[in-house]
Amino acid sequence: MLNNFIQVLTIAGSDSDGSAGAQADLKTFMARGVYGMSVLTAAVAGNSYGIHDSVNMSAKFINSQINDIKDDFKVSAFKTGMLSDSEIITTVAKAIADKPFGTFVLDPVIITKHGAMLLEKEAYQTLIDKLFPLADLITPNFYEAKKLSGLALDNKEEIVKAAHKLRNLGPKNIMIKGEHSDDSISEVEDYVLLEDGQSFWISEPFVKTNHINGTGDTLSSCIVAEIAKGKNMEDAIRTAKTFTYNAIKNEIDVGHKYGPINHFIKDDIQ
Ligand code: PXL
Repeated sequence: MLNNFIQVLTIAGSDSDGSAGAQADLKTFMARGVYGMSVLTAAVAGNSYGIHDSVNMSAKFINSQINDIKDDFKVSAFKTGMLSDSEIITTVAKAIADKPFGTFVLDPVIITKHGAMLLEKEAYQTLIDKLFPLADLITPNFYEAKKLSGLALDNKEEIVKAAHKLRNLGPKNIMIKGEHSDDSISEVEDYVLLEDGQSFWISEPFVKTNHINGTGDTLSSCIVAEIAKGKNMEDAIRTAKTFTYNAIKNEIDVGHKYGPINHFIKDDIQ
């Protein structure tokens, strides 16, 4: 008898050092017990010091990859990560307009933790216009939420306001990840606004470490995995926050500067 595996997909960029992008997504899918597939939008040359080069896949090739997945697999949930520019966003939006892959988690990747731009400025509006209306959840970090909402996010009220503003642009659920540029904070607090109007803050202790590459990718791909396994949005988000926190807390010694988080952690989060 063949084991029946739940199938999930990431549409994202490749990161050569394995810390972020499609590689972090696939490691997370594996860690959470689902079968992961990857449609590559771009590839970056990077290591723990930073990103030093990148190349985009052609629209034609991105389409070919998506069609091959559509033709053969039953994908229960998927995410998007690095989309580079308006042409790639438009290509992906067209290819998923008929909702072939189940629940859609959009991680609006704009910039890496260390300042490399992964989405052209001119493409922010395309992301909003073409993909926000299709998204079940968006997971902007603090910086991305600022850029996409146009608000300064100086205080908690502003974060709540930004979440409502972003939800009015189409995504059903919003998770704005907390700021952690100030080393003196004790907690990282994220804000979640759900489709039914309920909302909550979710926090974990701040861990002072250089090993946080791929954190956002891991969080969103864990949400994808948990939804594919049958959790509702709130439970999937809570599980993903705990999983990602554990992966940050249990550091591994890889790379000389800003290293990856730990996808090997064995935990009993159900
Ligand atoms: O973590 C954001 C991210 C997403 N996608 C790719 C990346 C990174 C960060 O380095 O390289 C391909």
